[in-house]
Amino acid sequence: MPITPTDKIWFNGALIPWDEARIHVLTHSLHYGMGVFEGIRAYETDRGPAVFRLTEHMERLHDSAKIMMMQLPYSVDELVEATKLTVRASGLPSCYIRPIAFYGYGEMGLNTLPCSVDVAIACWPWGAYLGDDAVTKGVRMKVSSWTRHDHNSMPPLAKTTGNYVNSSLAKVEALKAGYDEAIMLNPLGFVSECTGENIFVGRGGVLITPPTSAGALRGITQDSVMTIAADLGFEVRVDDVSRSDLYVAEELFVCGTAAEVSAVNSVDDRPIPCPGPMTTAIADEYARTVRGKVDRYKDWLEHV
Ligand code: PPE
Repeated sequence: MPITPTDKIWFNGALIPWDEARIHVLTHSLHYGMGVFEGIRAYETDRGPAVFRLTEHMERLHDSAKIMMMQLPYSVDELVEATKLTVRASGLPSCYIRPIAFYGYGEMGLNTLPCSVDVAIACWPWGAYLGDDAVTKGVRMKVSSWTRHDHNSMPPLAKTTGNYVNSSLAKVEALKAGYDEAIMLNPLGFVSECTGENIFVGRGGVLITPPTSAGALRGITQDSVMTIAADLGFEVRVDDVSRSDLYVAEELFVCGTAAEVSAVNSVDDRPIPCPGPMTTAIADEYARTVRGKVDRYKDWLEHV
């Protein structure tokens, strides 16, 4: 999806003009894929733009860095403040925010320990990730021929740039085959997640989402959805999901910061009723929550 530039990018401690946020071709992470990043959204509220669960995103960035043995030069609080600064400087009422920490220029070779770490935070307007109709008409899913990472080959709990090679292979395969998005199975054959979203399967009024042990990212939207669903009176379980569970689902949705809550209308050409009643209720409540319209979740909003 094309990027719409804004004025400034926060880069290693200061806001600089968008066009000047450049790096060298010998930047270490470009060669070896070891950067850590986040995807965050700010929404327009009655009290101006608010970033949804910003601190938790920055905590996850720190967790990703810890897994990678990368020393982040900024604390969670400093990154939270830098994000607010970046969003304020953009003047945008709502936006997508992309913090990234990566090994910079100066070292080559696989030992990352001597590498310097660069940190950037950019934001820009970003619309519906899986298309404008995703909530109402739903998306067509394909179970990928690519297997999701095993915990001992690539750590799926770290939001590492390199992990997304696997996601992009699956995404392009799905698009080329005429689908909208791919569902990834783990090496044991259980469902883990999608290329950039977590997944929920609904059956008999119960929602099931795969555990992190299945290779899913610990999704912040997934966590929000579990809370919202429980508060709406739906039973939610974290449990293994098989490929057949997908096919006989009574409703199915995926969720993530970029995708928000998007309904699924078929998996491998098996139609799924769409949008299901739980999906509709949760998507609606999530959309109101992120815009500060639901009192009980106001603590999730961090105003800039
Ligand atoms: N799994 C994966 C693999 C993933 O990339 C995301 C977010 C999620 C689950 C959901 O996590 P959360 O955003 O905390 O609910 N994907 C981000 C990047 C998408 C991209 O194309 O880049 C996002 O949604 O911002």
